[in-house]
Amino acid sequence: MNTAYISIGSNIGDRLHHLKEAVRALHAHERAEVTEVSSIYETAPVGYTDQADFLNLVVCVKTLLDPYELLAACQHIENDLGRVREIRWGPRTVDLDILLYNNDNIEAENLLVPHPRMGERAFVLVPLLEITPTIEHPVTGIPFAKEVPDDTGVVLWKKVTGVEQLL
Ligand code: A4P
Ligand code: MG
Repeated sequence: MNTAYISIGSNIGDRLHHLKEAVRALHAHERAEVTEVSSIYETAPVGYTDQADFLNLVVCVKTLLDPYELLAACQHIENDLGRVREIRWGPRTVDLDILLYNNDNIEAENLLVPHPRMGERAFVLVPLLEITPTIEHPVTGIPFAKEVPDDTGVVLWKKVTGVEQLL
């Protein structure tokens, strides 16, 4: 069994509904199970800043999918939830990024794991560390907890204590 961490974000429409639908869809996959979820955070947009605030969370998935199959499953969920890609880093109904997959280091054209920008992003690290406080970067071995960037702009929005709260 493989362990992956996935970051989920939404900043259009009913953001909570979109996050829940994404968690449900991952959990419903016959070869994936969501075993842990972080709380939900409201976060100021990073990158392209002229857009609405996001809701973000991180989930832990146990899966028999290989990393490329997991990416395809994530993209399928994004498409099902009506995501239209217009602006890079721009608004989206829902965005699923694979942060980590076991301790793998993947540098393929369509898949980079660990996610290359995760260490700079409080909206990723704050929820990730809530689930797994001692996790280390698989390549550098540095604990992510030592690298949390300025977390201003990341505010607890809904405390979540179990997966069933989001299903
Ligand atoms: N791709 C490569 N590696 C991965 C990976 N580990 N997980 C490729 C998922 N996808 C990966 O992604 C573009 C391509 O990345 C895909 O075709 C896939 O093969 P995309 O989702 O189509 O486009 P995007 O999300 O607009 O671009 P990108 O580069 O993924 O953006 P980011 O880095 O995900 O940033 N601010 C806040 N507060 N909260 C957010 O959630 N999200 C973004 C998106 C920007 N600012 C944000 C947030
Ligand atoms: Mg993305």
